[in-house]
Amino acid sequence: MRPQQLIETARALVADDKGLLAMDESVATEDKRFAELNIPQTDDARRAWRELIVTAPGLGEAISGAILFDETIRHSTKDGIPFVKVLIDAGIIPGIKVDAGLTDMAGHPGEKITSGLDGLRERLAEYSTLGARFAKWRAEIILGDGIPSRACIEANAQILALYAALCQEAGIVPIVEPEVLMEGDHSLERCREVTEEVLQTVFDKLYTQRVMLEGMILKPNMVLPGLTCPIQETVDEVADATVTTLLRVVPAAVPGVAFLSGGQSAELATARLNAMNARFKARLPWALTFSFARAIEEPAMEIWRGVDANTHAAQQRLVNRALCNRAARRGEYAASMEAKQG
Ligand code: 5MM
Repeated sequence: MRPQQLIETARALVADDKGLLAMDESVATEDKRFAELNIPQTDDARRAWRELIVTAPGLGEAISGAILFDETIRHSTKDGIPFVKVLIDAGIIPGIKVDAGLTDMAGHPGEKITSGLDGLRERLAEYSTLGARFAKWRAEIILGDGIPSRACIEANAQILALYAALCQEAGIVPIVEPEVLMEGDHSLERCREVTEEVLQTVFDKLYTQRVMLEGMILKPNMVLPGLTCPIQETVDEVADATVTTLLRVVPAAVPGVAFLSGGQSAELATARLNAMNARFKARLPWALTFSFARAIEEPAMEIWRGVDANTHAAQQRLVNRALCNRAARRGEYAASMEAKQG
């Protein structure tokens, strides 16, 4: 482990009110997003979309780090420049998603466990030579009748801690992502209870595994009512519930909390992050930032739709969304900052 290097990378990822861009969709997830917009689900289309992202002028003004997928960290622009070099030249730190996806948890119908620990030490060594300085691993916690079970929470937390320790051994900052899903009709209070238990368990396992908290980033869900819950709390109520929960369970040594957007609309995710920073920033021990995929990419993909002629407009919207989130880190976001198309 190289503690100073880990600390410096983690601090750089949350510096200057910038945040992370999660462009680490697996092939299946990216194809699903493309299919929704009638974009061809091909290797070429995925490479072109990611070239649009990494070459977007001004992206480095708002984005400190980009999480890549295995195929993307090996990709180059059509002019032959590796994406990793394009990012570094733009002042963006390359990162890599290293989990191998979700599988059904044996003995626990309806629950998931994340795979990918086998061979991870060797993969991390290779990703490091390819330029990755941080990594990401996502666990999924589903809310439903009788779930999540204690077994699911503990197993996923243990695996997250083993992953994080392996990353730090390789000099790579781990992003630890335990996601409590927003799908369902559960209340905000139910999400709060489960999020608190999950995070408390994750930090317990991280401690046992001797993960250096100063050299990691937490990537949690916001505390939200389920998507189909009839009661949808206000932006300020979500901000209060989320920050109150985090303050109970996230140690002050952690440099940053970078939220996922989880299927919220792009503008709502930003408004909620903005409310957290506007109301609490001065008294928080960690940076409250973003590690969004859909809440940055989706509006741009809707403009692009796989058509070359739309690339410039899509890049502008992508950077605009990233800048809106940077403003939210300062508590200075307003809906009027959104660049509307057409
Ligand atoms: C929860 O998903 C992560 C954050 O994205 P959103 O802001 O859209 O919620 C994201 O990094 C996710 O892990 C990737 O999109 C990869 O997902 P898959 O399922 O393809 O590994």
